[in-house]
Amino acid sequence: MTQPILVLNGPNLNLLGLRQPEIYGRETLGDVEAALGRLATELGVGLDCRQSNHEGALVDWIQGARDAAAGIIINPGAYSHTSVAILDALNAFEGPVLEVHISNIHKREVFRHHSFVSARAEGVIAGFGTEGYLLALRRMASLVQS
Ligand code: CA2
Repeated sequence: MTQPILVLNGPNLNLLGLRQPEIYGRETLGDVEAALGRLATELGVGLDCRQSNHEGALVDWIQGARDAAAGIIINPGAYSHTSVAILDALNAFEGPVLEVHISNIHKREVFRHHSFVSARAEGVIAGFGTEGYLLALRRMASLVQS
């Protein structure tokens, strides 16, 4: 087995399933991570799921992934639209990066239309609900296994 795939979730995504179900659905982050774990087993890849409300913690984990993860799937939450620090950290990571947004950020407020992370990501999924994480994991597995 290759190195694990790191799945990072940014600020407020710990509230998934608990608030605003009309935008983010009814699944909790625990539900999403459990489904990712089952799919990872099926696909034969390792998984390391983490969430933080703190930009620096996300940067530290991305830096730590440089010799510990085969690829990164990230939903940076609101930091997508603000964080050059997360983009810089991702630029120092050599493996594939996939960006996930639960909602379709392009259908929402204008300030959500730009993501700094998209400039680094091999692919972006937005508006597929929490299923987007599973789609991203399938794609990441094929990227790291090929
Ligand atoms: O659609 C996405 O996945 C977002 O990354 C979610 C972020 C938002 O700032 C981005 O523009 C798009 C917000 C995450 C907040 O998650 C919550 C979940 C449930 C209840 C409240 C917040």
